[in-house]
Amino acid sequence: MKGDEAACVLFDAGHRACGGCAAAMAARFILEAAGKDTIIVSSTGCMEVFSTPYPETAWNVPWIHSLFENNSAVASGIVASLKKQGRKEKVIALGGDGATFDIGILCISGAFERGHDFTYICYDNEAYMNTGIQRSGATPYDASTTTSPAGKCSYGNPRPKKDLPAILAAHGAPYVATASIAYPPDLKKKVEKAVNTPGPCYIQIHAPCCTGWGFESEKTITIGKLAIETGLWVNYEMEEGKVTRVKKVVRKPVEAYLTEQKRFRHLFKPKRNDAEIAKIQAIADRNAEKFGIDIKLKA
Ligand SMILES: Cc1ncc(C[n+]2csc(CCOP(=O)(O)OP(=O)(O)O)c2C)c(N)n1
Ligand SMILES: [Mg+2]
Repeated sequence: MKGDEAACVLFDAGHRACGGCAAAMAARFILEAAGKDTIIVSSTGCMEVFSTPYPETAWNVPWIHSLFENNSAVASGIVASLKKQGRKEKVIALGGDGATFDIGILCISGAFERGHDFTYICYDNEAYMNTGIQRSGATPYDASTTTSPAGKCSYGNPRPKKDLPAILAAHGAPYVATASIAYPPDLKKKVEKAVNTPGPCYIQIHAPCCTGWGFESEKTITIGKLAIETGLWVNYEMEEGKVTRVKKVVRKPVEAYLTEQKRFRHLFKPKRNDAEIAKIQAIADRNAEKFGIDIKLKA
């Protein structure tokens, strides 16, 4: 650990993320909340690549690179070893959405089933960004990616976003939450809660990607807020499988979010596609109903 401990930034400057990278913000917020006695297990992806170009690192805590597939198995082993030694460090397994929703899900499921005391955090930028914006199980409906390109015969990704928080809650996880880099105090509170809750906990962080989604890098926070204000992303907490807290909003139409990003440009140009926009609005409406997010304004 470098320098004076009290002044030490646990996720340091000088890494190689794009300007406005939400994943880099997430890393800083996660460690501010979890503290210095944390061990990070990180699967391959942008986060690993931009923060640890050998022989440098932005991490001022122990950090281990795993494969995509075995991130949670590596974390499980560390947790078991710490327990045997009577040590109290927190273990956080960190992965992108490709690592989490698709390639690593087998080991995540196993670790949650075994009930290890660790926190799995997914920074969700809704595609495989590091390898060139390929679609993942977290890519939203109609988003154009390099493997779900919009064109004459396609409106982009034809499948809905997988509901991973529900899948992990169904494993008996005591604490599951969604968060956004646009609301740092809320994100940090959730990380603090997760690392201090015994058992396997899961947090999914909405992490807008200027490069992959197509927006100017100074707009990361604006895009994050718009996702929540339109109901296309819901910030909530689940304790013992039940939704216990939800962020309510005065909802805006989904266009407010979609028109800010090039990945949805084909829904508006060369001409507006009302039928597809209505399907995305229906996704937001279903979220609003399911989680009760609407603030009703007095007439
Ligand atoms: C088993 C395996 N398959 C594919 C790759 C190539 N690969 C490296 S990074 C990456 C993208 C990861 O996507 P995600 O987990 O969403 O993280 P992001 O890059 O978006 O931050 C891929 C496919 C790999 N390293 N290992
Ligand atoms: Mg990703």
